[in-house]
Amino acid sequence: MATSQIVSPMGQFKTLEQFIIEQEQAIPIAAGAFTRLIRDIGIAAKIINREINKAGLVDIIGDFGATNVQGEAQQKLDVMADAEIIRALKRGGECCLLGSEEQENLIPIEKCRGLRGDYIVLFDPLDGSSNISVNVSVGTIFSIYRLPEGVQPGLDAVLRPGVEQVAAGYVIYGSSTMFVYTTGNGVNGFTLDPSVGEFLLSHPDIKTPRQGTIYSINEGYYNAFEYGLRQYIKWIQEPDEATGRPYTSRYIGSFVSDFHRNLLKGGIFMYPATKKNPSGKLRLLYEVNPTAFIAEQAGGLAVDGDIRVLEKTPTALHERSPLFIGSAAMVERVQEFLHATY
Ligand code: P6P
Repeated sequence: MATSQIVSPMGQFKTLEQFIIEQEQAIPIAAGAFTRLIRDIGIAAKIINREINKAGLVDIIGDFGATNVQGEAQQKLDVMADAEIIRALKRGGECCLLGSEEQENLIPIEKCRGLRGDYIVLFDPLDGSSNISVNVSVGTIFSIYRLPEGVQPGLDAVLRPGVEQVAAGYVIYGSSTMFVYTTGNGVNGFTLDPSVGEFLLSHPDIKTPRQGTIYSINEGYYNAFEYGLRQYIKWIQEPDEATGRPYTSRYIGSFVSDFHRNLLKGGIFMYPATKKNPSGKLRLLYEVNPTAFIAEQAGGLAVDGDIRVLEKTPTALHERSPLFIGSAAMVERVQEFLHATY
């Protein structure tokens, strides 16, 4: 049989590693370290995916009996995911510092054989984990910085605006497992083929529609929203054929799932300040900034109600931020309602 007739089981797909190597060739200074770093995150994601998929079969679902720095009951899979990512990144040797939602303090990586990489990874190991026991999709979110020249690996190296990220991404553990990331040159999505254990390029150059008709917000807090936001929600719900209103409400309560659907279909996700969470609920460093980087790279916007979230300078590792993220026209519109005079 001619080689041209041999069809690889991978078909015409490109693996995540092949894609990154191609991308790095376009950036001559990258010496392969970034490829290895993304590979390390991908390895942890595959292990987490395996554990999540079998969670219903073994006693791994449910509370771990401890609480994390956020005071949230730690789900066993939370702890497993956190440990797997830390293990993979420590073993990979490309990082000097880690920050996790599940860890109160930063995790410095000691030099190994006198070597240590200069990447910093901040992550939420398993966002939406409270949904695990009811089999709702959950996700891992990560943000990557480089250690600045002459700066020691510590808090000063991570309390930097999101515009300084060199990469960001998320893994969504859903009906299929997808790895979506950006390095500032667009957004690409890879779907895990469990039969070969590879993430395959399935969503090249993701662009989010400028206008969508999906809005995601926990309307249970409606009475706690500021007036302008309540007016925006009322506006969304007014029938108007020309603008596709009323929009459709879709809120899973698992940020990565809501964000991913809106990224692909168009829409806006909103987690504003509420009485219960006066600075919003989502964490700036490892939930808001990475998804904002992705949203902007896909043509969308991400604001805190006042400014572009990527321009905010954090003051604490677990700082929270209000978030309005998604289709550009929808984010612009809600900003108009938030800044109107009533
Ligand atoms: P609420 C999950 O706990 C999470 O952090 C996000 O994944 C999700 O979007 C949000 O909280 C849901 O919060 O207050 O609407 O239940």
